[in-house]
Amino acid sequence: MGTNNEYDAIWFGGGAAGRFGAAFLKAGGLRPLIVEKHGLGGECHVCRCAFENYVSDQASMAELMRMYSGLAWFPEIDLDNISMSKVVEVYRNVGQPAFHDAMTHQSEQQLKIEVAWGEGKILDKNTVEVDGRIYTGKNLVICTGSRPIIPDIAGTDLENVWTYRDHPDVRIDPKKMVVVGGGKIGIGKAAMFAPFNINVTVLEKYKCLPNWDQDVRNYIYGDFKRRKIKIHEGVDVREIKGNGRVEAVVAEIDGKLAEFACDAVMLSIGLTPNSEPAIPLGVKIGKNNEIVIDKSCRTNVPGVYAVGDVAGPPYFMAVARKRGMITAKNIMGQNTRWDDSLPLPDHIYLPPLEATMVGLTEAQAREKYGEVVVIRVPWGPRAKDHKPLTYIPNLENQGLPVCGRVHSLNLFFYGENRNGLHKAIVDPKSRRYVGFHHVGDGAKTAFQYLSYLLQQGWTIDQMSNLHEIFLNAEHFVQLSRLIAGQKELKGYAAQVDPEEYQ
Ligand code: COM
Repeated sequence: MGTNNEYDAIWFGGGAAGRFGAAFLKAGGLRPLIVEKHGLGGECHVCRCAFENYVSDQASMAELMRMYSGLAWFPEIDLDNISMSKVVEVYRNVGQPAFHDAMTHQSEQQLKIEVAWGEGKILDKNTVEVDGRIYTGKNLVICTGSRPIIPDIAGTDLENVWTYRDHPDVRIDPKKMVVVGGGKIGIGKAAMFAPFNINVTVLEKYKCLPNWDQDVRNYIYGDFKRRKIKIHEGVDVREIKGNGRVEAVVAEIDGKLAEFACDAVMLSIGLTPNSEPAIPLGVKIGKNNEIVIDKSCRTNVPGVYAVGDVAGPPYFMAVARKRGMITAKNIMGQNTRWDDSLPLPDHIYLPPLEATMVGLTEAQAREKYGEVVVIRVPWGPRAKDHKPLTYIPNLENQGLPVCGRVHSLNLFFYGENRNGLHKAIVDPKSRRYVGFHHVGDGAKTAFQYLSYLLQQGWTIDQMSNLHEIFLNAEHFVQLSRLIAGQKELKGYAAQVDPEEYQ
């Protein structure tokens, strides 16, 4: 470790991009410095990935308790007094400090990465000031993250109008909540709040989750309908009304103004990069307010890189961490570029389940390959003369048990058609997979590797040669093997016509 204030690279921001980029550089024998005001790990442990994983787990518990209450051997469970504000209070007291300590410990103590704590100011591309102390670096990496976009309408400053940043600080239990924006954050927030006895309505300007496969979207629409979470698409939100605190959202639907009474609003219409601190350096700024970078994460200013959300969409932690690594490699002279051929998996919180995807949607696959083979369960609603006969009164269930973890069979038996969805799409000519889609639990792990297998041109014949461990979270091995014996791939030989279903 050096003894002066001269570094190989200054990482201006200690979120996912800065923390992982600095670690990679340090591991390579160079000397990084992270400049950070709040805590390492960025917004993750405060209000994003760690926080949302925690809240989603609590929402799953609440939803499952509601589902099982009084069925089969389960006792009646009183859920009248469950509370989102209590959930986040626990996180504030336990989760935030625990994650904060873990990340600081890992970076500072274990990895011995130097951190300049305090408010940083970029003086020039080699010089940063932190609370009066001067640090110099051969390279500067901007990783200042992003912030939620606030729509330019009246009422966004009313009390109980939130963005994801306010979620950990929620101190009331709303009765009626409007989520503005039906992207993956908005849909996830709706699914997280609803189990806590909150009546949720999603207002989306265009259509929800446009980049997701239609079967997954249909599953979500159906699931939300069952749970009485309302979705309105094609809705232009005009105003948020209230007297000090929010009372209603005013929106235009089909040319008419409608009012949605509510006591809380979650704004989730997108993110904008925090590129402002780097503007004096002369870096090029793009149309999304992002710092424009090339595939090597270089800006137009030599020696200045930008990584993480500040470099624009896609706003994924994996992209941030990986671009941090790519930057470190380039600083070390290992000419490295972002690899477009490796498809990015994506994920939505959908407690008690989650949705995951990688590769092409069915519509994209048909456009690119013409005919495709779709491996999918459940195929549709229950079969005509399905067995077992109804054991639990009023359950309209069954497809196959498709989710993972401990609830797989519970959801199969009691899940009110909430036992998920598997879908793999194959190009029949090359026999290669082109996309995977899933609603279930625990499949995220597999999707990390499926991304690589897609890139490698993984075929149905290779998949059917794997060793599955039953039950697993996504069942792609055995489902593929059912048809892999076909010389000319056509899909399920005895695919039942949907008309056959009741
Ligand atoms: C996101 C924070 S989990 S970090 O990538 O671990 O720093």
